[in-house]
Amino acid sequence: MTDLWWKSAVVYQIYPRSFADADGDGMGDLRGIIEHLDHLAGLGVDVLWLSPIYPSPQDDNGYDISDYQNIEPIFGTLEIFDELLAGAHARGMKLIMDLVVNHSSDEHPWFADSRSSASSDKRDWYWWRPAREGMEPGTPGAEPTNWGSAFGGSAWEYDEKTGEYYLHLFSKKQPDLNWENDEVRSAVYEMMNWWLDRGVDGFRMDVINMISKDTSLPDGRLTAGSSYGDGSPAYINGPRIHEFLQEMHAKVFAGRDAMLTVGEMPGVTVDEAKLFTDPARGEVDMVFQFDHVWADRGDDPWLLVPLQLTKLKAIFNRWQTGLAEVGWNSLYWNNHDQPRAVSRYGDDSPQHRVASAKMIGTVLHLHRGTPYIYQGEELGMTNFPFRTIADFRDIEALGHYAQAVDREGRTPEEVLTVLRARGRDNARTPMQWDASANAGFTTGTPWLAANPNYPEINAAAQHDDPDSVYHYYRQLIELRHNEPAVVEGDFTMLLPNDEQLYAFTRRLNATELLVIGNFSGHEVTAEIDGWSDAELLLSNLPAPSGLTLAPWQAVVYRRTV
Ligand code: TEU
Repeated sequence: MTDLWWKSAVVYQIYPRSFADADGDGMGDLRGIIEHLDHLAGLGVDVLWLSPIYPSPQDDNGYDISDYQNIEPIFGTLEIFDELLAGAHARGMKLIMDLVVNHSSDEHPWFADSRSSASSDKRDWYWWRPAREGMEPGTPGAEPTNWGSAFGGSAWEYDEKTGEYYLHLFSKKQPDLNWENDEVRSAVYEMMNWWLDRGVDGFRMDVINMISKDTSLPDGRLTAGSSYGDGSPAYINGPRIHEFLQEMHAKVFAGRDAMLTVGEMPGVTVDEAKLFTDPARGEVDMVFQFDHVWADRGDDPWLLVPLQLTKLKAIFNRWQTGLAEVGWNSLYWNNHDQPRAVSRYGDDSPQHRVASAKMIGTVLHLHRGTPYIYQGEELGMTNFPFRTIADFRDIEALGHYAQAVDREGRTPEEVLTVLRARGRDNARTPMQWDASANAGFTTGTPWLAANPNYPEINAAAQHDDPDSVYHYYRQLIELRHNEPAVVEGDFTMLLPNDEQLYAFTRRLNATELLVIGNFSGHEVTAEIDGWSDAELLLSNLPAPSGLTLAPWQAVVYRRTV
């Protein structure tokens, strides 16, 4: 297997909490994944990425880890994990874990030790600071910086016992680890090697571009209407980030083959991604950037801005051309933090849901890069019809609602409108396996209600339907595995100013592909010449007449030039 095997791979993300519950406690588990491995192998995916399954108080659904080298009992045991790993490998699939080392849980023994006393050996494993100069500790405004947490409130929590504050860019139960401390880095690398020695095939690295901070911890710019400053310039792509990632590569991945590393990097730019993903630099194989999933929000992440296709195309074009020569793109529409793709980029009405789910899948998978499928995307699962804030479970949604309604005076309905469209719980409702109770996800009471549309949208109904979204995604994956131009071809955007059609070509030597997606509910003709004799490789609807596409139609043509 070549070192760059992941260029022709397709990755499937499993959110274990919501994938399949084998023991009837209402929570997904590893045995449930084992029981559904054939669903994944049948799709043809090459890699499974598991969201965190380590012991955790579940404050942020497992992204708050209290033991990095074990399995959360809700999900199973290390023995069952080994069975899952063997089951994936036996089906030709690799398995990568979610590495969450920007922060631990506040219930991790490391933090318990660190907070026990100002003179603890592990005090410097986290970011502890006294109150702001001249301010009474524990009083509003005395926090060391004006930064806000991603989940609402200040990014600093006052600890009475030692009279200092600790930093948490996310929840107060997720204290940031201090990567300036060599001991922290060594402990992380030792843990990573332990998992790789167990047979794991790599890692998705959670907010890995936040681990290096500007140690002067400067205040952030105060944005209108916000209670806190934007500290991100001090911790996004910080001063030592490349040094840390190169050290991690040398200490963990060097000498191992067939590994996959993907760094989740909110705010990363194309130029920085070129550095992060240049194989010669030994950092990561690819990154998750956020420009496209931030395209339909303002500077305030909780603003709904109508999506402009031309803006989306410009973003993808920037990333495709930026990483054309050096580096590699990841390709995703959704994950456990984003709403359902067909509801956001397609049309989830009964009339157009199937066609538009296939169309957006075609457009994404025919780009240059490694596609990531999020559980349920291969079924065309949709956003959930949330009624009130009581329907939500996510700490981010609940934290935003509290801050916006209780402290910033917005109306509940105004905030709920945004949460219904963008809330992470949309992606976390139970996987819809069949038309039985709770979508066949559990025989118990699911931790989060199943989407009421599961009788119509479920895997069982699609496995035997050749026209299903599931089988269409299987064809997309097959095309990637069999047509070299999909993996290695160049990328040229067409019709950049068209607000309905997304069109581009991919060329490798004498083979050229034309991909067009109609992102509208209208019939549209693509003004593109020279393809009348081309072979129609794939379409989600009956072959069009010429290049006149039906609503939500996608086409892939191939010709020899
Ligand atoms: O998410 C990082 C991140 O940027 C999120 O704040 C995301 O952009 C936001 O939730 C979108 O609404 C990672 C994990 O994927 C997320 O699940 C965790 O909550 C977060 O880090 C902290 O570990």
